[in-house]
Formats: sequence, structure tokens, C-alpha cells
Amino acid sequence: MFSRRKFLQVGSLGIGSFSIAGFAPKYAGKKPIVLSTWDAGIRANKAAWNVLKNNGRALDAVEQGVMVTENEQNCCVGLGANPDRDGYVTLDASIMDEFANCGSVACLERIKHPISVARKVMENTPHVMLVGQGAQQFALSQGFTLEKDGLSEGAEREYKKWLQKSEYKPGINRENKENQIAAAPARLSDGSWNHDTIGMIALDANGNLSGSCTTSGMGFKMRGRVGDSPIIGAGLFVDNEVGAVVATGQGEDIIRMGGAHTVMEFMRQGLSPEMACKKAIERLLKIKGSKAKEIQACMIAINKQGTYGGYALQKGFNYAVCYADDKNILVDSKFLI
Ligand code: SD4
Repeated sequence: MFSRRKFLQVGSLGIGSFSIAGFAPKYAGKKPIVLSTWDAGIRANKAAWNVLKNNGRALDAVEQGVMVTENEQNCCVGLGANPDRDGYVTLDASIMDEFANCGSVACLERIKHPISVARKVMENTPHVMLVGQGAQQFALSQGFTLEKDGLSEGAEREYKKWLQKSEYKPGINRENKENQIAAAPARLSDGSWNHDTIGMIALDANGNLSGSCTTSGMGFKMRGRVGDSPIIGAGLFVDNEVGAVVATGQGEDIIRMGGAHTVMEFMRQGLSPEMACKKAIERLLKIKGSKAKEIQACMIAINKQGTYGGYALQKGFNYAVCYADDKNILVDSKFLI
């Protein structure tokens, strides 16, 4: 007898192969490979690549990669970033491995490497997410150092400027062409950061996937605000059977559309990473309607074969891709509007 279970298996195989034929991957798969958001990703990829080229685990690559960006002084990611509207720098981060283990921290203060705290949450607690004071307390218990209070020089200057009007108006994240691949991300001429986040996804030589995301969130946000980056399924998602996805842009809207998980499900149905990211961004455009012009949202993805792609709502998004010692390139993303 042709059971319902069998029918579903055959049916899903059929859809998968139809979709793959319909959306042939643009780039042949690479393994190992690492991708990260924005131009800071070039420097972060180098550290990740050192792990991957030595047969290391994707999980170690995505942690060590984004730590480079967290370490950059006067940077839009990490403790040098713009504060919230009350003057506190609060950091969000998440990490996920090939076994669907995941960990995250949100609203973490005075700790230099939130990504490593997120990994400790994943490995050393029964939980997925720790926030605020509890996250800081946990970090200290794991041997992290409490950094000094206060703002970086650049953030202090921007905060004073912001206080004059105290208006929360997040800019559209875009790349600053003049500063591309500079030693550290620089501010735009209007004083804003070009972006506040690095997201990284990797496929290692053993065919395993992992991802990480770390951010200071939106500058001058309300105290306690948390974006998409530490929310598994929104800012980051990994499914070792299918692929890895990470997001950047307006966190509230990425959460609203279940960003990274939505892209994952499109890939599971057989779409290429680029097409899956595009479909998710189209869904956001539909939700936002005419207000879509006011925001930016960007997704990058790799699949199990090492095929990669990205898509953004607006022009100006780029991502770094590395798959060899001499192949660490910045790709200008396609965009919808
Ligand atoms: C957030 N998604 O906190 C982050 C911001 C971001 O480049 O990606 N900035 O909403």
C-alpha cells in the first residue's frame, strides 16, 4: 500500500529536486568557506579562515572571527560603540553549532567579548539566553573581566551631539565606500555608524556548519532594547542538514518576519541561498509596504554544499566571503528597492 508517510517523503523529494533545477546555484559550492556581514568581515574572515584551513571546527571559526571585530577600537561593534539613550553601551550576541546547540546574551554591559559569553551560555548552562545583570554575573563567574565603565572618545562625542535633540531615528545601514576595508569601521560624514553588527556563518572541512552574531544594537535605543542578533531564528539560525543564515539591519523588523529561520525554510525547500534570502526580504517588503523605504534588512546564507548568497532590502549592503588564503572578497549584495 502507498502509505501517507511514503507519499510525503516522495512528495518532498520531488519538490526539492524541482526547486533545485529551477534555481540553479549561481556559485559552485566551496568547502571550507566563511561569510560575514559588511566590510569589517574581511578582517574577521581572516581569523576564521586560520581555523578552517587547519581543519578546525566551524564553531571555533565563527567565534574567533567575530572576536576580531569586537576587539577593534572605536568600532561600531563592541564596547567602543554608541550607547543607548541613557548613555550605556549594551551588547547582544548569539552563537549556534552543528548540533543545534545555541547560546546568547542580551543587554550585556562592560564585557569585551559577548560572543564568548554566548558560547559559555551554550556550553555551560541549561539555558539558551541570559540578559542584563544576570548575563554579566554569569560572565564574571566564567572568568571574564569587567571592563571600565564609560564611552569611547567617538561614542562620547556622538552621544553629546545626540543629546541636543534626543530623537531616535535609526539610519539606513549602508556601507561607506571611502572607508571600505579601512583598519576599522569609520563613521559616516553625518556622524552615524555605517552599521553596528557583524554576523558570520561557516562550513568547515568536515561539512559542519555554525554561525555567530555580535552587535551593540541600534545607537541611542531605549534602555533595555534588544534587537534580532541574540534571538535564535531571527538574527541567526543554523541547521546542519540545510545551511546557516545570519541577518543585519533593523532588528525589530527582522524579528517580525522570523528572519533567519524564514530563509532556512526556503533553503530547505530547495532554493539557493541567494533566492532564499530574496524571498525572505520580499516577505518583509510586503509586511512593511511604503514604510520599507525607511529601513534596511539584509540576510546572508550558505547551504550544506557551500553555495552562498545574500540579499538586502536597500542598496549599500555588502558581505565578505573567504574560501582560500587568497580569496577573501567583498561582495556587493543585490537589493530589492
Ligand atoms: C539590531 N540588527 O540590533 C541589529 C543592528 C544591525 O548593523 O544589524 N546593525 O537591530
